[in-house]
Amino acid sequence: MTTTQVRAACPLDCPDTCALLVTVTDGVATAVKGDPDHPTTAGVLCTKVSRFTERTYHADRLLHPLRRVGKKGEGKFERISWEEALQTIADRLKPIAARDPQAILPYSYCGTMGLVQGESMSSRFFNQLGASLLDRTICASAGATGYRYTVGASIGTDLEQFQNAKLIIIWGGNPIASNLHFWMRAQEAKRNGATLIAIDPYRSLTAEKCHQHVALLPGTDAALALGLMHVLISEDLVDHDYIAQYTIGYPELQQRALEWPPERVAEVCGITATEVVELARLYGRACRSGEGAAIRANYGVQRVHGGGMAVRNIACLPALTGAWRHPAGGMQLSSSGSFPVNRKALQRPDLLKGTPRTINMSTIGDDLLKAASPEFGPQVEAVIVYNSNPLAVAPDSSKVAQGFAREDLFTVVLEHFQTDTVDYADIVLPATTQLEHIDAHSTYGHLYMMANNAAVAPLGEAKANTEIFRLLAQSMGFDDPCFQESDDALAAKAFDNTDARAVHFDWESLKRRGWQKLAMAAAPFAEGGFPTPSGKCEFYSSAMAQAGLDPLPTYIAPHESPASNPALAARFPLAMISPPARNFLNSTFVNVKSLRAAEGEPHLDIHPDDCAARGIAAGDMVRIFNDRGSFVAKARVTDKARKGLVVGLSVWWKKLASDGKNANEVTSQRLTDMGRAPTFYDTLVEVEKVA
Ligand SMILES: Nc1nc2c(c(=O)[nH]1)N[C@H]1C(S)=C(S)[C@@H](COP(=O)(O)OP(=O)(O)OC[C@H]3O[C@@H](n4cnc5c(=O)[nH]c(N)nc54)[C@H](O)[C@@H]3O)O[C@H]1N2
Ligand SMILES: Nc1nc2c(c(=O)[nH]1)N[C@H]1C(S)=C(S)[C@@H](COP(=O)(O)OP(=O)(O)OC[C@H]3O[C@@H](n4cnc5c(=O)[nH]c(N)nc54)[C@H](O)[C@@H]3O)O[C@H]1N2
Ligand SMILES: [Mo]
Repeated sequence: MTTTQVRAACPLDCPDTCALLVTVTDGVATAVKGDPDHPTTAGVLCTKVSRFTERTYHADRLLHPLRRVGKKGEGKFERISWEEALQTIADRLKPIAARDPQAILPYSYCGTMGLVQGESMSSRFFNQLGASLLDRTICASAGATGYRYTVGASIGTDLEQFQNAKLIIIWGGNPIASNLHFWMRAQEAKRNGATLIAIDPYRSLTAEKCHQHVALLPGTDAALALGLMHVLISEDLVDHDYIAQYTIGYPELQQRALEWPPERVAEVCGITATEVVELARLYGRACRSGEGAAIRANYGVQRVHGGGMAVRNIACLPALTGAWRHPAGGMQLSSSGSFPVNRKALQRPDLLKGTPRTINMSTIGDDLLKAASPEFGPQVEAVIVYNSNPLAVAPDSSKVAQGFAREDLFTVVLEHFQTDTVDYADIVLPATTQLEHIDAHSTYGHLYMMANNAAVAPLGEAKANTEIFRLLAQSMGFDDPCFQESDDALAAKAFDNTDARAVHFDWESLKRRGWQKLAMAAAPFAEGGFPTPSGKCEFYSSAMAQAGLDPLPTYIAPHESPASNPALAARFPLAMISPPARNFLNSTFVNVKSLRAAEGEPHLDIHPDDCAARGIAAGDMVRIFNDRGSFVAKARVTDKARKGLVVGLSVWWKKLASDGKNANEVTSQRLTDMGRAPTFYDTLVEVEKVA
């Protein structure tokens, strides 16, 4: 018996990107542990990833290529060989490409966050082909855009500083579920006397454990930020020196903020004026006294009509108060912009001839149903899905299902399991998991470059995404030598080591060590240096004016709320949000029995008053519906959801729910103010007891 330990990295779409130690005995991975030496992982893994081997060796793993034999959506397949699968795909794609390659669409997101198994060989393939480009907007593009207009890039407070803060505002995030290693730092800060505040319409696991919880109405964060600015300015809790040196547009901002007295904010946000004033004073005074006052802003604020503006407004606060001066002050939205990822070398955009159209992944429901037209271009005739499960995760799901059910659409899915999306595939290709392939990782929550070594050989006939696209390139007759490059060679190009932050990047040593921190200043904007057009934090943004947006912080109401659309609210009076369940990672892990057992079944958290009005009792099955569709869940009567709000933790596999549906039946394809992102948490519904 030989036992070894392999250094790996967690590939999941989570800010923590943990360093893993995989125990391998006689070629079989038997345990996955968090690396105790890696400073942010600190030897701790979430429940999901400690069950990683249960997922990799799951009896339902796809281990051979498959061809559909039943109707689309039915999920009946027969086994075929790799040769036959590749030949079938090439035979179908070649005539489409000869007519117009834009009729072919790649559909992918972050099933793996790896720079190699994510977008490297796949992008080369689709660039060479001239396929439609995919606008990858489903998660973070609204907030990233709002933050970029204000601060310049997704750069912020280092995760390893938060334990030194005296005040932490957790704004639209539930880190106990979705950012555990940040929560560990926040807990440490709490033990050192820090105050923790949650801003969230729902009393989440995290909000429950904070000192204060501001339960505002969903989609109103931009107004709350304006109210904080109002109090900070009128009570002179701002940092005049920081403002003068490192910001632009203060006089204009001052005028705008004065339009938002606490009473007006309270009305819009559904909270009290006192809550606004007290939060502003707490924050302003902590900054004034030179203590670390940090904001961890997250995705909860972004998934509504004004999501981009909300992030922008919040991002003005640390410059207004000079909180950036302290390493444990400032704000973190995402650390992704700190990494000099060498996208050009990995993805080879130079292979692209011409400018294909771009299709937004968040409106896939409508776009698969569109006929050819001068505005749209050719009808989509083929979709190749990898690292994503659009049937479960994309909004307005019945439209998505209708699109994928088109008999004339040719669909290929690269997957680990027979997901809801696989059920609609013509050809299914089995992909390897993180334990079976190598990769290099950047992250969006900390500052370490990460390496993943393959722990075991591919299971069955599974192949890495890269290898599948290499073989597809060959079948299509693409002869550029870049299609032969190995995964090792790709990983070696992952980071640009001519950039000062990654000068020490060397793939061979990263593979041996597992992780290495970027070279960055502890307080990124202590002395300004914002990567905006002006080099300052932009309270006034000319770029926004040029893009047709309000150049100053403002409030954009939800598409669907009682205040913004009373006629719709008369029929569908409840606001629904569907944030991540702790034991799933988006729709990944829903089919892992032990984790699904921990979540039980799809639930809907609903306030006692809203239940009473509808004759709903705890444990009743309820139907949640609007004009787009409906799904069924078991009612949990609880004041964790404020009155008028219902919460359905997500994202369930449809086929593992009693009615074959999930929360995305009722979410809409309307987009955010910036970044063309979906508005998952901007949804009005009605709820009734199932007869
Ligand atoms: N366990 C687990 N971890 C995950 C994921 C998962 O599915 N499961 N998903 C990963 C991914 S892809 C992402 S993007 C992140 C997302 O993780 P987070 O950034 O934590 O974001 P969300 O879970 O979308 O929402 C977090 C909180 O925002 C609240 N919220 C909803 N609407 C609003 C609003 O209008 N304003 C405010 N202030 N709060 C609101 C919700 O009630 C929820 O408690 O987590 C990652 N980590
Ligand atoms: N209602 C509602 N909907 C949401 C959200 C919400 O909060 N509420 N959250 C949204 C967010 S933030 C996001 S990021 C999206 C996430 O949407 P997706 O990125 O589609 O995430 P997953 O559902 O986890 O699906 C990823 C799939 O990739 C597969 N996969 C993993 N690794 C590999 C690999 O190496 N090769 C191949 N070929 N496949 C692999 C997994 O098996 C899994 O089925 O969902 C969005 N949808
Ligand atoms: Mo996400």
